[in-house]
Amino acid sequence: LKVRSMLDISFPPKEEDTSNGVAPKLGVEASIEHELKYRVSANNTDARPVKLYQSVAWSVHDRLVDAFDQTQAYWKEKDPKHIYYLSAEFLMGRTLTNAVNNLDLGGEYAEALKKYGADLETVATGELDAALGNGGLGRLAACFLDSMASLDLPGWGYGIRYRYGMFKQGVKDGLQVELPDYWLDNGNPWEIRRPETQFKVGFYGSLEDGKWVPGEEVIAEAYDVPIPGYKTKTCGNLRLWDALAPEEFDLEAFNAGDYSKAVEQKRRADGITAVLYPNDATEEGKELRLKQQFFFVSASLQDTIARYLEQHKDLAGLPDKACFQMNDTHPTIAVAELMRLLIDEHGLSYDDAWAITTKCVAYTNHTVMPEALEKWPVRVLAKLLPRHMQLIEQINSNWLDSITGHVTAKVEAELAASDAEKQKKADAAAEERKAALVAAEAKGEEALAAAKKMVSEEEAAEEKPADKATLVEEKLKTYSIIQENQWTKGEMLVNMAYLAVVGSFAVNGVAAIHSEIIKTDIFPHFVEIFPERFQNKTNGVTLRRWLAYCNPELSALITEALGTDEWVRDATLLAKLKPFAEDAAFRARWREVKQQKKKALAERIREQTGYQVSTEPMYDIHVKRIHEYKRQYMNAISLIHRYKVLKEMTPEQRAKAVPRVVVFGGKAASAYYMAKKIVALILSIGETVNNDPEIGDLLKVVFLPNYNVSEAELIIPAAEISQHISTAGTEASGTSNMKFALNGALIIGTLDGANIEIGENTGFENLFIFGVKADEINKLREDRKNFSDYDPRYTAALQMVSSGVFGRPEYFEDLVASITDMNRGNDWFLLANDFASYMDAQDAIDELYRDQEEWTRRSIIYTASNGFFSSDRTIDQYAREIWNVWRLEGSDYQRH
Ligand code: F58
Repeated sequence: LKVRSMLDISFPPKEEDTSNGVAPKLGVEASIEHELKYRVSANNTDARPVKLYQSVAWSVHDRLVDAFDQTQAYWKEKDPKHIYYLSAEFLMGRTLTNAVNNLDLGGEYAEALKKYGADLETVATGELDAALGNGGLGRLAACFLDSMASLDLPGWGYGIRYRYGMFKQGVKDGLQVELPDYWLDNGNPWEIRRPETQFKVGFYGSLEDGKWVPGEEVIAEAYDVPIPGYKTKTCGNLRLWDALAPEEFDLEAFNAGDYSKAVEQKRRADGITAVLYPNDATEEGKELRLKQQFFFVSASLQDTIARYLEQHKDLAGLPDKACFQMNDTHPTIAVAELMRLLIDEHGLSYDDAWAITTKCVAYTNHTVMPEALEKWPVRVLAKLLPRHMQLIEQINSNWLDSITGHVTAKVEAELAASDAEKQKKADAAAEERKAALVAAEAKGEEALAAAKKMVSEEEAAEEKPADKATLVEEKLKTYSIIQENQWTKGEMLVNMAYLAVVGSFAVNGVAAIHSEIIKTDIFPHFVEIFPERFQNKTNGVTLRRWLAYCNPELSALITEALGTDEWVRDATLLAKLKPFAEDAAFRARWREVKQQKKKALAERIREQTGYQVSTEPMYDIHVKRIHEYKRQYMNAISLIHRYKVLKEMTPEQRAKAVPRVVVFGGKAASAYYMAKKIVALILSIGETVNNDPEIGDLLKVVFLPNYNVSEAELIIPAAEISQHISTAGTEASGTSNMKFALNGALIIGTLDGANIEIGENTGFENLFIFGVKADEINKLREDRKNFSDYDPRYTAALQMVSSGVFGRPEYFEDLVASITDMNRGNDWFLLANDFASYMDAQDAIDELYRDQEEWTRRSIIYTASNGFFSSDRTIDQYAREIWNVWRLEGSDYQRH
């Protein structure tokens, strides 16, 4: 299926001109000037700032390409095992600052830019975020790429080049509005189009003599995004696929006057890579989403196999050269597609193909929420990918055959146990009956006849021994990859997580507690069969982007204290900061930096919302995707209470209150009804509170629109406290908690996800932990109380919403009902349960904030304690414990 004919270029191009007309060794200053003049033609235009960004970016691009080419050639020569990170999302954010600094060219670019009266920081804001991801999962993939390159690991990311990434969030009339994300509008200097690397991907069609004849074909074309490691010679790759029509323009149809048919193929291909799905709340666009998944997975596997075969003959050796890590279930169709390619395209037997596949593929789970665990209707799969559906059926039937012995033994053991129990009961009943007959006999004929009748009825009603075969069949269904939809009877679904577990050699969760929960609650029966498959890999974040570059002021202070900037590469060195927590002068400087970052955030808040916020109050931040389980709603209710208390205070009491600026940020999936109402409620509370002259600086509630990677880089360094308050057992890990901790923000949170490990590292006494534990949740859900039994502060706050204190009471009616009405949601995420202890934790925060020395001491302890959460550590663990890929230090080339 390989299509490389178009330009007839051999792969990789022998002497590719990567310089785009600029001699690669042109100095930084000269190259910026050259780009400005010739590439972006900025001479006669007043759009100078964006053009300056573009020229700087192109100048950096050329240097990146140098590093990229050399690394890739070197890897090809040495032929090490590669890791291929398959992910439907890569939330990269901006590239310029990261690339310049990882290439160790920060000083040179800063110097060169002086000529234009500009600094790198400002120029960098000319770049639009690459927002090809929804949230934590996509950003994790981006952090992993940085760490793989920084650790010199031969690794590529594989994904989709969406033309529109995550929607841009606006606010209109107090509501979230979704606007398209035109991220490619100013061009994208960070990608290299590869028209010479194309593969065909088929859909639909039928099986003819066992062979798949697709009904539709598109062409996947590669774009490479170089990923520079931090001050290493390594430059990895993120290969993103675009979809093209095989025949973009049908001249015949056009000439016949059928204009829409003329571009029909192009329209269909365009649809595949048009937009990133933000929806985890509805089933919309199911088929298109599956199409996207198959599209990028198929192209990536074909590409990998083609490159493997350039250097090797026998595909049996593939597991020694390639490992595919599936980022959640989105790429799980890889299991079936790899099988298909090996069997149908390369002539292997089913068994050989299965042996290879299950040595190449590994799976990371990121969620325990049932609605987010992908299940595709058999009907949809069979229509879109008939051959894959057939293979999945075969995989499933082999899998069930392989465990029938195990399941039968289990049923027999259960039967034996219950038989013994039943026998005991039956013996006792028989004794009783015997006694009844003896007693009746003594009473005469009539009594005896009645007793005999009763006995025979009882015997007839006695439980029959269960049919073993039926029991085995029933139990096997719980292991089956193909299952009946529990809501829509008769509809069969493919459970993609089960397919992933069966097809992978390793399965991991993303924080210690989460990896336990997937073993006990999601895949317990798979753990019985292959316990060794299940692992934990606690998430991490790159300290380059999330500390060194987003907080250069704090980084400079850390470097000065430690006497080295090696901590950027080796995060364990941060621990050496601990003694500085005891140094009052150091604490004062630490506070100064925080103050500076708060000022920058206050400025952003003014720009974006018009609210003027002081930099004196505590900055309390709650940023993440908006979701009921993340409980921004509970925070909102607590703020209503805070507002009420402040209103009721005397001026003397108010003078003693601890002022706060509370900043929310996050997008609600466009079809997620309740999440959008939560955004509206926060906006409404802000509107009322922020304009109340009695309140002034004591409380400001801000919803900062369009939370994304770049906003996070501004917000996180300014935080003093950050909120991670999901219902215990629902947040797989969380990664912003790590970023906040590393930037010295204290945490208020539940015993959930990575909060627990952050607590272990930082000392739980330094966190504000509240709420019930994960293992109490099920019981509490059963015992949910009535609204009238709730904490009075909570009920009063909700009554304020219902009575219209914040406007639009009818609009908020069902949001309130979702946590108060037994029949309408009934507080599934247990806000009422945790509210009182949440308020206690909030009080403790206020109290501690009065003691700025102790607060700062803790802030330093946070940064010093959390080097563990560097994604370098995470990736090192994946490399050793799952991938079996090893560091390959660069060739001898000199970058500069
Ligand atoms: C997140 N998942 C988890 N999913 O919620 C978070 O706890 C974890 O830290 C993070 O992964 C990284 O492991 C997540 O971000 C999504 O964004 C979905 C992707 C598919 C569409 C719906 C959203």
